[in-house]
Amino acid sequence: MPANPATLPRVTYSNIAEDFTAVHAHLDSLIPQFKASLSAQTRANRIAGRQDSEGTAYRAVSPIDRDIVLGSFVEASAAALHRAVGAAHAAYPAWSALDWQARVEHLEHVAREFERRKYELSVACLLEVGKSRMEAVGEIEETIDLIRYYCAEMAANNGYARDMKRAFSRERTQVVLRAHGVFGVISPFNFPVALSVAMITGALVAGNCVVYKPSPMAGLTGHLLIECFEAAGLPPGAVNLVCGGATVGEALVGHPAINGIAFTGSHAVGMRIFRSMAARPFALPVIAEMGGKNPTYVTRSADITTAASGVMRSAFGLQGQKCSSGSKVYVHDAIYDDFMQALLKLTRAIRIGNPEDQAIFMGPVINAAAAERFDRAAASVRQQGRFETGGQRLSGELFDKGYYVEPSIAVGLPEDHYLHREEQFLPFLTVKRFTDLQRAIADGNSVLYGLTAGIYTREDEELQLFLKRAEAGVLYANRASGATTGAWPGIQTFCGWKGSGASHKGGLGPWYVPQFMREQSHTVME
Ligand code: UN1
Repeated sequence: MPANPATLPRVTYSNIAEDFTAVHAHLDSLIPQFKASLSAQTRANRIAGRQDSEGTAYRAVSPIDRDIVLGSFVEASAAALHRAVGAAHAAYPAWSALDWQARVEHLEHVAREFERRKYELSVACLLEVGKSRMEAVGEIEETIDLIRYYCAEMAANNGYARDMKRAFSRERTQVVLRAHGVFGVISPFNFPVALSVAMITGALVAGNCVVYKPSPMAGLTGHLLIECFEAAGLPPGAVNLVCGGATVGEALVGHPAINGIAFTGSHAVGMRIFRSMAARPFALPVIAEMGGKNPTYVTRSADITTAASGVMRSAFGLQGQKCSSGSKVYVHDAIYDDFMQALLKLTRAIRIGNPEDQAIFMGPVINAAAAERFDRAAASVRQQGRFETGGQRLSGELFDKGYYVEPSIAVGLPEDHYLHREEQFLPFLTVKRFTDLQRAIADGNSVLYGLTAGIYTREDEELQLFLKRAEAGVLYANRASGATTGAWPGIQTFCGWKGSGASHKGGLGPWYVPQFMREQSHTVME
């Protein structure tokens, strides 16, 4: 008899050694079932809890295989977007006036909905993004935990209300955090459920209403996750869905009635949003997470096996398409050969292919543009350095129906080569040798970004140097499950320093929700 899905073990990105046989058995039956349920039918946008199909329909296919049609979605017209903002404003007075406990109750209902539909959403994510099974299920588990964490933070902070000191015995002051109004939420393709739900939940639990635009590559998961919010009986209009690309995104950011933007995506787009919001008559919140160029340091005292595992998983998990991916490794001269041998062995053993299959670690990259970026990077390595492994696109059979590239490790590039400095969002790792850790860390810091960083060391002095000097919001030491990846709600926080973030507070942590609020002081004579 198949196991009850509610009793299956949880997948968390980092519990890699657990036995997931039962999870795989469940997915074996669910994947074909879910694929059979997909249709080319158009899914209209969701405005005030109703369908809105005004705009241009577009068809989306899976990056695994262009013959798998995920559905058709509607690029919202300017009028439809305007209606969505209007619907959110209409819902705002009632939603923001609810006690925080009532909002938390609604969102706990949303979390239960995600729990109930966990594996269906995982499969949607697998097919839409090309994630491996473990990455896909891990993402939905992360989603459930982050909703509950943000609700728990609301409770732990008494809805963000605090009594202040009294100047006189009859004068009472309370400081409260209150919502801004309507947030535009713009999310990327790579964690289409977790990152969308994180931003939507942060906005909603704080009392804001939302107009949500998923990535144009993630309309299917975008629709399914909105169904989970709608099922929790939020007032119609509290959260609205508009699909589309840059045009809809720009219209949302530029809409005069928007009160804040939450964005996760590239540095270039994030900064464009930031500058465009700064041109308004007064400052509005921009909560942005904007990518990374995340270094790992493998010191002479490192445990080579652990380091090779962590670096490989962090560079190539989800095909390197995480803002947390470790795309550059600094290796100490004294252990260079041993470490590279271990890393190459693991990398050459990676199974690439259709991630519906449980043995596959790497699926396709997201689209033709990513594959072309890979080609440009590979050509540049051939000219100015060399590959230890990889460097080729894959072809033949399934590989011709999607965008499949090899996990690639480049060495011998010039010190300031662009592949050492710029985020690629590809399974592409560059290697630098070092002898002086302090200088290596300074070099790792000398990029635009500051999201995550990792170290492998058994010496406390090296560890302390790293913790003190690394300029990034998320630091990890000696992790086999990922050198720079795998942050989890309530466990790590995910704060982008420098070009990786705009607000200097992180997702998944205790200071996330207050970013969606503004302070008000209430002094009342008793
Ligand atoms: C991202 O990397 O794009 O820490 C978002 C991690 C995950 C993903 C974060 N929580 O690797």
